[in-house]
Amino acid sequence: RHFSVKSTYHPGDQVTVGGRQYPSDHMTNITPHILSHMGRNLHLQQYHPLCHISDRIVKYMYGRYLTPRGSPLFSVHSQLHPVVTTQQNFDSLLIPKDHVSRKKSDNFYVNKEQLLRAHTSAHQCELMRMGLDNFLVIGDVYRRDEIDSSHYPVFHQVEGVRLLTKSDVYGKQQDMKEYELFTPEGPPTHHPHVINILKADLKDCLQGLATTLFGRDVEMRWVDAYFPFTHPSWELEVKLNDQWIEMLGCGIIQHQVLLNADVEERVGWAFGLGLERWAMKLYQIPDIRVFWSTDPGFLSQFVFDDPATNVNFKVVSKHTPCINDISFWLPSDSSYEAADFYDIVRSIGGNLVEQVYLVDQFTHPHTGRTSHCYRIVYRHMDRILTQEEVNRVHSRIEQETTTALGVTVR
Ligand code: FA5
Ligand code: MG
Repeated sequence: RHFSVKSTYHPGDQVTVGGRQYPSDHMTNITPHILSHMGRNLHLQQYHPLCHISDRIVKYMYGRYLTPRGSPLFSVHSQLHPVVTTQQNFDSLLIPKDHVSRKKSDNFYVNKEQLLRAHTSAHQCELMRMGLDNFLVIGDVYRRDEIDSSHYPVFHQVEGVRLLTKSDVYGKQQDMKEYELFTPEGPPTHHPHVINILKADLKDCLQGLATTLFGRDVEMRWVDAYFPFTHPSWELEVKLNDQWIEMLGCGIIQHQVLLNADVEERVGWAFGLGLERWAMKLYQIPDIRVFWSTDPGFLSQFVFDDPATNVNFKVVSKHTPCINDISFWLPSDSSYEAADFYDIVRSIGGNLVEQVYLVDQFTHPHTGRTSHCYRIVYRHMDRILTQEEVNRVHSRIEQETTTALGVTVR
């Protein structure tokens, strides 16, 4: 059955996602455009830049952390299914029931209980519960985000989790009676020594990764951050073309997260990084959409067996953009969500759309109605677009927005 973007799933319809069937309901909002990205597994595709960079990250982690017998300490999980439960994606990570990150407008829900994972952190709990202490999760993640050169609704993350026992933290030679993992009074709180030791290891590990990939001279800085599942938390930013861009989030795992996974007597750190951002920095790739390109002019630049090969990426072509604006009155029932509009633009415009953003909004003083004006920048990576072609796509977007979102195009 054909379905478009909004309110086209009827209760009882089944949705097929990644080869599995799920019941749909009022929360279902996966679009055909998103479904078309599933199963591509760019991080596993031989010679793809995201595969090269993920190999380099794994190699770095293998080399940095060894068992006493000299083999890699970390295990790698790169084929976990992207449909997860709200329990995995949110609850297991202490994300409050009313937290904004759960909103339908920010996620792709399969139904009210399941969604496409919004981050690889969704797998932390199940893997720790299985008894894993040191692991990486690599996979595609899905978010109804804004659209620009560094944001795309599907991207790839690498999650790193390291759990330590008291003797891992303090070393075997210390008199450990004096050193504890948790403060003695009140609810379990990390001992300040633990925070300092883990923080030093975590930051050293991630800065080392950045200098290994980008070179000793890379400009980077740490910024304090907040995540419900780690405390304290930080983000690492790197200078790219005179701008600071966020490369990862990380922190000391909250004790309650470990308890949720039935882990006792351990402390740990975790990080989550965006593979596309690392690849854009490493290869000087200017636009996040090119990772999905099947153009041989793009892919052929990455055909080499040693992932550490240097690439000076050449943009296949940058054609002049066609810019069309769309203005409409929002429906009076305040059901309008900008994310629904972005989905429509993506679904219909596909890779013709480089960017969409709100340029103007106002409320009519007498009628009280609100109007939004968005600018859509059309530009194909590989070829010149004609104004006629753009007009056809643009008017389909106008039609679909009118029928699916109940707006009135001005
Ligand atoms: C997270 O997803 C946390 N799960 C990270 C984390 C893991 C924190 C473990 C603490 C412990 P955030 O939403 O900031 O955080 O995303 C992490 C990284 O993914 C960002 O730093 C960025 O590199 C990348 N990223 C985020 N959104 C996008 C996007 N739309 N497109 C491409 N990359 C993105
Ligand atoms: Mg962030």
